[in-house]
Amino acid sequence: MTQAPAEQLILVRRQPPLAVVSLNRPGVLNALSLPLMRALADAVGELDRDDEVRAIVLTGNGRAFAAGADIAEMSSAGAVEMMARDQFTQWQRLRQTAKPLIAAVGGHALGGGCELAMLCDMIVAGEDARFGQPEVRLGVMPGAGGTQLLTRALGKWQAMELVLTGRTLTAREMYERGLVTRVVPQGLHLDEALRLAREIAAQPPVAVRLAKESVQKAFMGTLEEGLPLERKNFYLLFATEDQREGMRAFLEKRTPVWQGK
Ligand code: CO8
Repeated sequence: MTQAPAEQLILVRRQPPLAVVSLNRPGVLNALSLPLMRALADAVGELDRDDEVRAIVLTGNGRAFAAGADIAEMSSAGAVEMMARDQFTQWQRLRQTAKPLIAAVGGHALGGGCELAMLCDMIVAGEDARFGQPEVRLGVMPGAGGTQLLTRALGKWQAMELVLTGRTLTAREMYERGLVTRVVPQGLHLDEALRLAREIAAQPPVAVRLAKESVQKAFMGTLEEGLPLERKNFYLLFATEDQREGMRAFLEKRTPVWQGK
């Protein structure tokens, strides 16, 4: 299969305080090849370290967000080779993103594509979006968190149906089940994700960062772990100038000016 050079597998549009990262293999519905995932983790990592960027939108070029891992790349690989490829390191790097990551989904978000959307903090989807884990139809199963994240989002009984049948659900069905943050008319997913990103980017960055970490903990860990972390982060925010500015501005009935410290 022909591959674009690494720098074109994803496109980055940096527009502080926002950045848009686009998966750019539209000819294969943005199949998540190893080079693409490496380029994606590099780009998101760089934006995460960029002080002027406050929120990152992840989207797909063409008629899919992503139709999953690259089947051509995996079809003849054995178990040992799959392990040696160590592809999940890139996913782990993405999971460590401290800034808000918003998926803007139009079209297919299947298999690894659904997992990539679920790795994000919010999912904005067009009416045409479809989500699912069709791996079982290929003789495999989700590998980048699908069985865990879908089950936490939908509950065991609905997740089980999707994972065991490979059926897909529409954006609206996923919205009703709590997986999708917002549904918008077809074609408007990126605009709406940018609107949401802008709203978040206008908030004080340290508070956003610690709040994201705390919500993540609620999702990934237990209540016993989550409550102390939330409390610690809450106290920590009282060490920031933005806390003083935010509360003073409220009392003085004016708009706060955030310093990010
Ligand atoms: N990998 C490689 N190529 C793909 C993939 C894919 N996942 N999906 C689509 N393509 C290619 C097609 O082969 C086709 O190429 P060509 O034009 O050269 O024939 C092109 O994209 C367009 O696709 P279709 O002609 O099939 O388009 P349709 O509109 O008819 O169908 C579908 C769209 C329904 C999305 C269909 O393409 C499809 O079923 N795709 C596969 C979906 C799937 O099974 N995804 C799961 C893959 S396995 C997986 O994700 C495991 C995750 C494990 C962890 C993640 C590690 C990265």
